[in-house]
Amino acid sequence: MITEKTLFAQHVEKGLSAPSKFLSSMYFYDKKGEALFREIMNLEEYYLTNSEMEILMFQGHEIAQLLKDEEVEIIELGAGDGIKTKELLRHFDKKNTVYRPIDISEQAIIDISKKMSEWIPNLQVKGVCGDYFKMLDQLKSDAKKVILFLGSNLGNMSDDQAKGFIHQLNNVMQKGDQLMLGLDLIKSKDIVLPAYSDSKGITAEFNLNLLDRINKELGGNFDRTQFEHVATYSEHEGIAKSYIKSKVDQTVTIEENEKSYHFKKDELIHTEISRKYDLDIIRNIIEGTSLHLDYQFTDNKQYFTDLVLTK
Ligand code: AVJ
Repeated sequence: MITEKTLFAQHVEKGLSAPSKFLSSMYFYDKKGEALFREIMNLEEYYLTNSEMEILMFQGHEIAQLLKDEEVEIIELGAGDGIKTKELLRHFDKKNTVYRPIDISEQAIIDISKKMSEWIPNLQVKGVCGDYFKMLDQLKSDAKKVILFLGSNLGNMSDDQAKGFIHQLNNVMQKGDQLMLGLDLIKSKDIVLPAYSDSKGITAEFNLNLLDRINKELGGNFDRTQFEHVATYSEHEGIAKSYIKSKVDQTVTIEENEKSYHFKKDELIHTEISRKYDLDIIRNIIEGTSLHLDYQFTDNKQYFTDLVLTK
């Protein structure tokens, strides 16, 4: 049987043996990583959360009118803390609305289900734990479905991966179902870069936590003080990138892989992309699906957008 640990070990082997080293941001989110991401969302510099919150607080009512139906199932992928989602859900009729958060983390589902039920009494909350597409496939029902994918979570994927992802969503959707996508917009470097290299160093902690995780779960001996967080952003490309940089020439051993990995001074391990979007990029991603971009909402500063797509 292939365990989570084996998959992680294989990924690390592949990433650290490559000519340009990489590790996937997918592995940021252990318990510590989830806590650090919650801290990031509270940072002034991490404008994404506040911008989307502004959209949902002031336009949530209007958005809800576009999504409502006699019966509606609102399925949220990677629900997070639910604070933003609450601002949308409160405008729905409790009796004929079901809220289904989906997440791979069971604890995340328990937490959000409890909180949402407290925030919005009488709302039907039915959390599901598991892989997005497996779960979506099992959720085929007569009720109209609205899939929420907020917080620019799509941004961690390359455009090709995002295309594949949206196509898969399109495949499980039925005519009339809707997708609400929250995406960060392309803007100048002086705004984007601080969001990924904050002054308190929380994002650095978040990135370097990946090394701690390898130490803990795979018996690595990374010395954290010998590495540092690096973030870049190109406005032309519209992509923020995070790296872990080796400060010195060094060798690290990972017991689980029975192998050592060498790092040159200033060598980079690429760990994350955070894509920023404009209409052309969005159109390219949804091209070839039967999804239609119906509505676009933005915050006052036009930093962020929430899109409503209908099949
Ligand atoms: C959760 C993917 C939206 O890319 O902005 C925050 C993760 N990485 N700071 C993002 C993240 C560094 C975040 N997303």
